[in-house]
Amino acid sequence: MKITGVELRTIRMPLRSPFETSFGVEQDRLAVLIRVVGKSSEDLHAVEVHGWGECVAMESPLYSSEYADAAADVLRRFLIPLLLGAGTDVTAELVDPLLAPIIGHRMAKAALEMAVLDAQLRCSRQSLAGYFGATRTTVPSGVSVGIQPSISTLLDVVGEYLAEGYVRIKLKIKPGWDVGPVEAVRERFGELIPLQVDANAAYTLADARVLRRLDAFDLLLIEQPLPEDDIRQHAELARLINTPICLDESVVSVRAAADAIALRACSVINIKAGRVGGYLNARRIHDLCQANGIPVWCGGMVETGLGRAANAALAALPGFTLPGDVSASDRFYEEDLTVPFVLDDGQIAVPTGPGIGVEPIQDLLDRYTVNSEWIQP
Ligand code: SMG
Ligand code: MG
Repeated sequence: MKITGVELRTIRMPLRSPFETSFGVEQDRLAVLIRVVGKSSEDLHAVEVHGWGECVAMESPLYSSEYADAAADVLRRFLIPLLLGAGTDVTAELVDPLLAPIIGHRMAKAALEMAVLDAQLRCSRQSLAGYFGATRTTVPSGVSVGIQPSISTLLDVVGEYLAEGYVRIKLKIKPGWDVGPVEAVRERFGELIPLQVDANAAYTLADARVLRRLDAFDLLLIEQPLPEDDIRQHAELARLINTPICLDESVVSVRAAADAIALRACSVINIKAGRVGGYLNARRIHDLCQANGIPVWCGGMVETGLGRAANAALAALPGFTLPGDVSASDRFYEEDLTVPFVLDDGQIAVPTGPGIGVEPIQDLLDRYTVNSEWIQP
């Protein structure tokens, strides 16, 4: 494929309710979207193809060092020009090596690779799930529950999600909002609901005693208790608590995943394509974990229907043995950019159409766009 142009858009979508984590409160989702346009060959009459990518970087660098405006900048000035200069033989498999001279910026790279992969698969009329070698047609859906103003609100919110059919609950925690909420949810909803917590790096090893109190609640896992670059300390913590440790922020690459496994810093991994530089690296981490007996699940970054579609395809691989954060569109959005993903008996359907299998609805895309530019050679 030859890439002939790239559209870079920034959108801002309102969230149905504020989403609070240990690092802050999101009121809306600012995201960078990419549409690559290309031709399947050098033939001037070859049909034009396009593909969509969604960048998961958030508005501010609070979850990770990347943030939306920086992603747009590095895409515009460095990554897209590399892609446009690459000639006629661009494939999704070559995007990561092509962009390798640029250090870091994995979320920006992942979005560009996703767009090329979508275009390539639309061209060959293959679904993303089929390309990955997915084995499921639906994926079990878990939900991530933000920090709430009170325990009683938390119990109401969790009760609503369980009534909707979510098969696993993840509670966001932070120092001062940890043992109490978990205990209350266990008391109200029983020992049987699959329950886990996510600290988004808010603790230190000195908090081991508090974290150990969570052992009493039979959690599936605790996600990223310590800072991103504290792999060794996660290994220390794993020796001090019984709840399995799952890494999110720390796993920024296939190599980081291999290190974390070898050092026994975690026994579960949350895979997010954006965080690891793309869906192909995500697939490699899945394979690595499968070979090492490490269960994985698909994380979420408050994606629109575009990223949600790709996540559902990834989560349909056989190593994803735990329910992920691939929730229905209405978990976050009154109106998604695409035909909404809905919960059906606790499951999300994996798209079957070519590429990611969904398209943005043009009216909605235009309504939410705050900036758009067209970049060509
Ligand atoms: O998309 O369901 C989703 C969000 C899931 O909790 C979620 N994501 O650390 O796993 C995580 C967070 C990162 C984004 S928080 C704004
Ligand atoms: Mg997390």
